[in-house]
Amino acid sequence: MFIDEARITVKGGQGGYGKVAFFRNRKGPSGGNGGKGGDVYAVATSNLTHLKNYVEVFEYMAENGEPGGDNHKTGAGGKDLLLKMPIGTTIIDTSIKKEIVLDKNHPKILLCAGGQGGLGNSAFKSSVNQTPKKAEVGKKGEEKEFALILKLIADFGLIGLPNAGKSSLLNSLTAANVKTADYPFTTLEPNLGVYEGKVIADVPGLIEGASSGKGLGIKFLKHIEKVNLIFHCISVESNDVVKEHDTVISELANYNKKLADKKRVILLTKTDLASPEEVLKKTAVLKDFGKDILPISIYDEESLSELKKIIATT
Ligand SMILES: Nc1nc2c(ncn2[C@@H]2O[C@H](COP(=O)(O)OP(=O)(O)OP(=O)(O)O)[C@@H](O)[C@H]2O)c(=O)[nH]1
Ligand SMILES: [Mg+2]
Repeated sequence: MFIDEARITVKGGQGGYGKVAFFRNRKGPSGGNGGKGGDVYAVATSNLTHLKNYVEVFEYMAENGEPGGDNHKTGAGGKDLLLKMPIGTTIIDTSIKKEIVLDKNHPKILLCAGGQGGLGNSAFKSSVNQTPKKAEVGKKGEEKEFALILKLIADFGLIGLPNAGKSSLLNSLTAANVKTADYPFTTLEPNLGVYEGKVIADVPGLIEGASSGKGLGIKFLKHIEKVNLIFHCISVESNDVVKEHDTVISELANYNKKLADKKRVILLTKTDLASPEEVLKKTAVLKDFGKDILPISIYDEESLSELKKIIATT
C-alpha cells in the first residue's frame, strides 16, 4: 500500500471593503458593499496519485473580494480556489477531528468559506441619518488546518529488468509523468498512475541477486503484493528473453512465492526496435511461460489499446 500524507493551512478570501461614497451634491450615500471572498474547495481528480504538491506548498488562500464601488455597486467576489486532490484522499479538519473522504459521492468539498463583503455606506442610511459616513471592513475568510491522507493499493504491477520500458509504459497509459532514460535504475522509488480508475504501479528494475540486496533490492515489491495482475516487461532488445524472464521470476519467488505465482501477462516491449520476424520469434519463445504474451511499443497505439483492454477488463 502506498501512503502519502500532508498537512495544509487553508484560508478563504477576505470580503472586500464597503465603500463610503455620496451622490453628487450629497443627495445621499452611494457606497456599495464589498464583494465576498473566494471559497476554497478540495476537488477530486483521478489523474493524481500522490499528495506531493501539498507537501511542497502547504499554505493556500482564495482571492479576496473587491471593495464596493460608487452607485451602490457591489465589489466583485474573489475567485474560488480549487485544490485538486487524488480521488480517495481523506481530509481531516484537525481542530475538530472531522474527516471526510473525497470520492465519487463527495467529489467537491468546501474547506474554507470566504468572508462576506463589508457593507457600504448606502446600507447605513436611515431616517435619522441620511448621509452615513460609515462602511464596514469585509469579514475574514475561514482559516483551518487539514491533514490529508492518501492510501492507494495498486491493481496492476509493472516489473522487469532495468530499462525494460516499465516507466515509459506507465507514462503512455496514465497521466503519470515519470522519468525515463536509456540507462538502468532510472526509477528509484515505485511510481503510480491511474487508468480508468485502476491503479498501476511501476517498480524499480529487478536484477539477478536483487533478493539478496543487489541493485535496489526487492523491498519495494511489497507495494505490488496485492495486485490482481502483473505485467512482466521484457525488451525485444534482449538477446535471451528466456534467461531474462527466469531471472526476474526467480527474484520474485525469492521475495514471495505467491507473488511469482500471481497471474501475469508478459509484455514484449519496444517492438518498434526489431523486425516483425524477430518479434514473432521472441513472442513464440515466451509463449512457453504463459498464455498471455503481448508484443508492445509505446509508439504503436494499437498495441497500447490491447493493453488498455486488459486493464479495463481485469
Ligand atoms: N524505441 C522505443 N524505446 C522505448 C520504448 N519504451 C521505452 N523505451 C526507451 O527505453 C529506455 C528505458 O525506458 P524506461 O521506461 O526508463 O525503462 P524502465 O524499465 O522504467 O527502467 P528502470 O527504471 O531503469 O528500471 C528509455 O530510453 C525509453 O525511451 C518503446 O516502446 N520503444
Ligand atoms: Mg523506470
